[in-house]
Amino acid sequence: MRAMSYKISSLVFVVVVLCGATALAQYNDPASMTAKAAHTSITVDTKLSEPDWQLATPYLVFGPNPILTADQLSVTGGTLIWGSYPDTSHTSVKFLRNGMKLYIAIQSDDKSIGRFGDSWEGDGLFMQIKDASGSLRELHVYYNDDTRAGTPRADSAVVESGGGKPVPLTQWQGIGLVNTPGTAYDTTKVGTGYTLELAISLDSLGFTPDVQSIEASLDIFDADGYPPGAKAFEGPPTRAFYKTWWGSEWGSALRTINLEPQRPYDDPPVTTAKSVSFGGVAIDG
Ligand SMILES: [Ca+2]
Ligand SMILES: [Ca+2]
Repeated sequence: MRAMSYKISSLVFVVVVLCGATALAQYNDPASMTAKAAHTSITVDTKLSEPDWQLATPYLVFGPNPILTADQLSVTGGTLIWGSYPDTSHTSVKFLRNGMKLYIAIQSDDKSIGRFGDSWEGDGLFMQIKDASGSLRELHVYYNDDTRAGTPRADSAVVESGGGKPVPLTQWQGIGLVNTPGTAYDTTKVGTGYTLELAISLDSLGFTPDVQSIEASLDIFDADGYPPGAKAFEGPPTRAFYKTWWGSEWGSALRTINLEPQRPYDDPPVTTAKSVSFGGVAIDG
């Protein structure tokens, strides 16, 4: 009997460890990320051609079960709101700072870009950021306007502020575009992902130039398979809505974005060539 109970407890231990390992593998949930100081100016245009974006590592990967590398960290958690989410997509989120601007670059391989039926939620970013007075401010860059279907504006994300204390659109910029030759709000075609680029003025949130970090919570929504006019919680199994977040779903928990100091050129007036004994250095190319 004792042997049996030992086996059962061992089995429970193994299951608990495996489940824990699975959870750890799925969600790194870093407490903080660093927005590196950009060396050049960043243009908010969804073209992530600025070399600094290549150096903005490590970065976050949203979506369930991402394939991770040393430079890619998964987020805090997520939930399946509707459907079975057969078409998993992943979204990278990078941070940079330049002076008093926080820049965010978001790239998704989403193959069905659009809205969660008749809900206000759509593919893209829902973000809460704490201002210098401690108030949560909210901004969105997402595809939640399926009345744009078939129009020249269909490939652009909706850019808006929200919440009780919105960030006025004069204090931040956001642009979202479907990656060419993709499409949005069109379930008859396979999408090719989207790119978002944002700049948030930290001074407009009350911060001073010595600010070293800010707190925020980011959600990436992924609704798939909803044609214009569809209801959110109805339809075939191809319709799904999954969201993942770093921090929390609605801002009840935040994470930290450290702002790397904007380093000026060192420009030392004097530098020293250290001496070596004769013959110590071979001049041989
Ligand atoms: Ca750019
Ligand atoms: Ca989607």
